[in-house]
Amino acid sequence: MFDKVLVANRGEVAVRVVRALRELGVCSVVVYSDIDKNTLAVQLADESVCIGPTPSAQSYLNIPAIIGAASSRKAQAIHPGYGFLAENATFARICADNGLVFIGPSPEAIEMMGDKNVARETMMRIGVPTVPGSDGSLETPEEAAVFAEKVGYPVLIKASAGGGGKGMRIVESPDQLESLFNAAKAEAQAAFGNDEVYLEKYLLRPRHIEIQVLADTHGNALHLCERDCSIQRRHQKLVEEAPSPAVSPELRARMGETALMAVREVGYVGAGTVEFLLDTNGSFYFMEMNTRIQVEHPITELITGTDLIKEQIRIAAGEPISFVDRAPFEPNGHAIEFRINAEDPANNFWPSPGAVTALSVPGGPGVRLDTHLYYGYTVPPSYDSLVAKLVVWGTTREEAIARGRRALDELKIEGIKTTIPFHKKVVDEQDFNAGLAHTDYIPTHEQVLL
Ligand code: MV4
Repeated sequence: MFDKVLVANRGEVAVRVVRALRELGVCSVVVYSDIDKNTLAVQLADESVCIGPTPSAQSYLNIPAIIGAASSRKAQAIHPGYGFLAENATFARICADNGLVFIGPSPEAIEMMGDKNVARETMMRIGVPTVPGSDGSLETPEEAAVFAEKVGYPVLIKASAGGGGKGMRIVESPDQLESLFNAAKAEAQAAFGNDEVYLEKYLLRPRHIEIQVLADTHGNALHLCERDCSIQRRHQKLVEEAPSPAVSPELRARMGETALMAVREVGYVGAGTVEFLLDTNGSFYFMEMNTRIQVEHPITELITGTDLIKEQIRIAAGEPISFVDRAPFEPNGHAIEFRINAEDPANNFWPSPGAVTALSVPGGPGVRLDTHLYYGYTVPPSYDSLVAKLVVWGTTREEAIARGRRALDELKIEGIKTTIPFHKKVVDEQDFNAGLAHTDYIPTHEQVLL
């Protein structure tokens, strides 16, 4: 095991990694920007280093400063958390060049999965189902029209460098194809500096189902069931649950095995997530693979009785997965995560930074709150608005929802607007309670939720 690990992140995930390191008996070094000098992660870590001014381009994305901090403090590895440098292949390579272990997959795996079109083509080649569409990137609207006719309208144009919905266009009919094709290409160029696009049949109201995978350097690869992340607003997840109410044990086994085909094909090592769309007929299709630990990992931890962050660190240190003998996993109970953002749901989820003037946290059975908030902390306007993750567990989905309702009532954050009132509406909403949420859930339930 490592003696010392640097945490190249901030907020709740920096706290989460510091806690895992402490439990492993590993010394932690947290880096921070000027505005973050009083954050909880800095207080909990063994050591801390300022790496630059507040803007993330000069601090949490400042590769020389982070490598310099790791070297001067004699850290052996870097945990990137999620966001920032977590899926940056160049950073992973620079870590290795400086004798530092990047806690994550190889730069090659990051790069391959980072190109959504290459990832899709690779999956098609090994027989993983993908949404019917073009065989590769498209050069002209005429080429796009050929595939659109073949799979049938509506179709979706997607950016190869995309993710997060940027450069995506739904095309309902042939007469819109040329202008939307050009618009998607232009948006992709502006957002990613890469105008490659491809086309898929547009699925109506699918669910977003993702499989958590883990692989080590000893040839072990296993999956830890699925998460249902269908409740999103503008490609930002708000509520996630595990297991999915739409996934049977038989479907879980098939999706899990399919995710592991992807893992084996790319020689993946570490924690990763294979995302699928599940259509209303129960067919699933590969969408993309995330080569990092994800925000919503705690719900998987609760239904599998694992610690994914400690496992990532063990794998990076060359140890085998500590629970290989427990696979294949069957979900134990039900877990739900509510993302608490410093945003005002009554005002278009507008950011609401500021000082926390009162804080009262829920507890009791089956409740976990992952947060970097404390009484008197000021949420800066400079970064992501996620301030807490309320994660609840119950023996059944009904118990988890009741517990979520109870814990949301106990959670009081004053001084900033948060998404708590939104979540209180979700837990009382009929379709959510019936387990019927899909990727259009929020737009189609605005009347009740907003
Ligand atoms: C789709 C789709 C329907 N059909 N692809 C959105 C983000 C990007 N990573 C993929 N996305 C989608 N791809 C086909 N062929 C619907 C979406 C989608 C979506 C997916 C997951 C979660 C929320 C979503 C919200 C709107 C659209």
